[in-house]
Amino acid sequence: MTRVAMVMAAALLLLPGAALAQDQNPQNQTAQNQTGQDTKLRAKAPDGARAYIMWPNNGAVISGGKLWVRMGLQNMGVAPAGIRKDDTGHHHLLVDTDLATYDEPIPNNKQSLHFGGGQTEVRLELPPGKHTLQMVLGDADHVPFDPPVMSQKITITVP
Ligand SMILES: [Cu+2]
Repeated sequence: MTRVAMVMAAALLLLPGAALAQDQNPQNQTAQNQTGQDTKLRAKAPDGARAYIMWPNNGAVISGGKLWVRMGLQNMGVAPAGIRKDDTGHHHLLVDTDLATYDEPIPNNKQSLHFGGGQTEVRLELPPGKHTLQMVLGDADHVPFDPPVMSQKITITVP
């Protein structure tokens, strides 16, 4: 990745996603609240929508544990978080974890990464051991689609 691209990605990360969300179609506002309850119906994924990890390959051995993960998407588009446009979403990467539910926003923590700026690649540093990676596309509110647009879960090893 070039330095320019990295700077752009960093700038996108600073987008006020929450503020954007509030300016868009109010009918899409969810009933999310502080208790985590969410009554939103999940957005429909178009036919043929597919998320896939372009790199690394399943079973890859990553010396040193530093890698770029490259995320691919077919038959849908990538849009920053908070942007409401049909058949678009943003990537999430689950590292050594699974989603507990598809009916709520994807958690935001060290194992559940959001790419709300529309990024399609990420640099990871993983400790020695076996690790799983799985991508999940989320809508403007970080909720998975129906059916979920998610990659195969791959396993990689850091010696
Ligand atoms: Cu998200």
